[in-house]
Amino acid sequence: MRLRFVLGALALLAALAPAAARAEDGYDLWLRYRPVEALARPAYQAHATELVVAGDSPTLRAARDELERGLSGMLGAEAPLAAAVDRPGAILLGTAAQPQIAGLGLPLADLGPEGYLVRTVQVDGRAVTVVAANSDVGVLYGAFRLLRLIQARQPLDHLAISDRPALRLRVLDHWDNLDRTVERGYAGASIWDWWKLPDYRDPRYVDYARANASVGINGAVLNNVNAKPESLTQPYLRKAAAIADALRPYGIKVYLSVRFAAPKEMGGLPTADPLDPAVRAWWAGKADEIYRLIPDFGGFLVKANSEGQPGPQDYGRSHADGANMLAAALQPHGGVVMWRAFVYSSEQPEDRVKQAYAEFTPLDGRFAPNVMLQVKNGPLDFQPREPFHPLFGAMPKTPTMLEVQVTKEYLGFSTHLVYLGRLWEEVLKADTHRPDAGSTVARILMRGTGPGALTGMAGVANIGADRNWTGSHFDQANWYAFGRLAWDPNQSSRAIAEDWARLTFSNDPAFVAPVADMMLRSREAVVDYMTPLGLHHIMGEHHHYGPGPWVADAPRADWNSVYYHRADAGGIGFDRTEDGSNAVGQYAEQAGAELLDDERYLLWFHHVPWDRKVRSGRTLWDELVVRYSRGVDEVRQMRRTWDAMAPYVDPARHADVAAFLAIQEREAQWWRDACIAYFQSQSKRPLPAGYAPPAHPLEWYEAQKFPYAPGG
Ligand code: GCW
Repeated sequence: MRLRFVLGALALLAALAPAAARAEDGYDLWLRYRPVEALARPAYQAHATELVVAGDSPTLRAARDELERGLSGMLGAEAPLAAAVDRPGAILLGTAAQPQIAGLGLPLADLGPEGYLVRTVQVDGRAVTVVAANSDVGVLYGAFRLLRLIQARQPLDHLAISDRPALRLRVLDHWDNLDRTVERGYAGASIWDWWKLPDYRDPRYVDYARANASVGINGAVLNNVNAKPESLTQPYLRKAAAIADALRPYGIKVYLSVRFAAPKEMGGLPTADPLDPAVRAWWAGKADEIYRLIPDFGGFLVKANSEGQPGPQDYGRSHADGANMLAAALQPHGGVVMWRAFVYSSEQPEDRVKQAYAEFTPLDGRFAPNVMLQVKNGPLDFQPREPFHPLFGAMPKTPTMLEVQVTKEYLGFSTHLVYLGRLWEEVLKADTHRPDAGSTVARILMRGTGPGALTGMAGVANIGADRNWTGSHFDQANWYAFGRLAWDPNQSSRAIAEDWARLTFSNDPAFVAPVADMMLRSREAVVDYMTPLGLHHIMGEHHHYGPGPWVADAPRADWNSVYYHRADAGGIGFDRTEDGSNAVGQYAEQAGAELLDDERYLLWFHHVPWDRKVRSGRTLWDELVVRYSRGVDEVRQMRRTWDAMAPYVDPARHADVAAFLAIQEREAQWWRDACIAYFQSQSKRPLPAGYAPPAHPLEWYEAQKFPYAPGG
């Protein structure tokens, strides 16, 4: 189907639109499609004189709409058509099912169901940019790729791009509650307007889907893992179905978190025992009901026997018994179970970071093929830095997916600029030294349990109803980077940061280089001002906002900061060597040896005397103070960098970021001062020369209260 001559029609539209540039508020994310500079524009226009979409479907229409939107935004206004007319070039989209594409004989076989080609081919002496794939959603991904090339000012001549996702499930986990609060959410209310659904479908759902598809995200778990049974009732399933309808054209499947006790709490059964036939029948019936409403429903995410959630262990059954029961209910429909490995029990006196490995490794090989184990990046809980989770590579017969946290529960909420691509890259590149499984975490994820196996990555979403979606402009980068890394876990986080900065703000190299640099350094900065040298879990209680190394009265030992840092007159750090909890014994021998020797994890694995010399030649105590101070200095430097970027950024977004960086500097100083005040009360040592004492006495820091901190 020949659609129309794009530029002609779009130039007309542009002429009708008011000339004034729209103010930037962040809503457009990295899909801003602002006009290409006048000098560069004709070259792009020459490639886009005609848009031809072979075939028709909701997904192909989405691809066409996106191209029209993007091309008109970037190339349409005041288009000098002369150049285009001299050298007419078309864009052709479609799948191999269409004769126009099949006739080109393109190598589509290796692209799989979601990959695509973007190629320059000659047709009747004319240069045509072809976006081709085996499926409509592959075409959509290719369309976004083509737009990205223009957005980032890459040349369109002689294109020979071929890409396919390395992981099958690329999923956002929304910790969104049915009352629209968001657990650990810092971007306003939930985007899911449950109350008005299904009749009212907020147009935002489509923009959410566009953003996700542009980076290849293909799944959304709609509700919190701390799940309410009501989400499985008919009215709420109908609401979920309405969301699924909005997301479907963009290749995004909907999943639900389920509460393990639902058969009891809403089904009227006396038990939720996974081996009880009535319970199994209840879940099978529930799955049938869901698939009647959502034929392509993705499956269930489950948090069981963790932090008070019900689970199979309540009935003396194992995680495998529980997961396999749900898997059996979903299996006839092609659904999957994502069973979380984030478990730790209140009865266990064992080092908390050891519990998931201890509970799950004996179950390797006992999970149904449509079960995936979803494992957080580290063995504790999304801290600024943790060693990789010892479960990676340790369960070679179990499909294992990585869970990362895109929302910044422990990293300064949405007001701190911290680029998480760096953190995730560190985990993905970590070498588990389990060569049979793939060795690096990225390769373990990609390989799965063998050909055709389930593979995946999940990110706890940072998205809310705030106008800029993520609460801050720079947190959009974390959503973006999650999608890009889930598509290809081997990508460099720097390249992703550069792409994002170009698309979101400016292509000017004088902007891209320093801003990408700042993003890359921001991760180490937050480690330094919060938890240097392997410290962890020393934040404020419950809300997790700000420092709280003094927390010692939580009801469970392993909810207290003192449990983790163990600072006393003799030294600081958690001994996880053979002489201590031996958590290091859960890693392959070589990996364990490397971790023990790595200063980044010093206090994660060792209890170290205050006067012990570290690599810098300083004592541990002095080094702690130096690192805390260095983190604050880095944030000051980030502010200077950003101030100098004013010429490249619209005033509104520039001012927002500058204001947040000022908050970040103040809070980095607070973290430094509070932690130094507390640890000095243990170490009883003076600060090294030239380092300022904390602004307040320790009691002042301890007295701070934040009853209305968000995300709780
Ligand atoms: O880190 C903890 C969070 C909880 C969260 C839990 C989990 C959804 O503080 O808010 O609950 O992790 O991952 O299940």
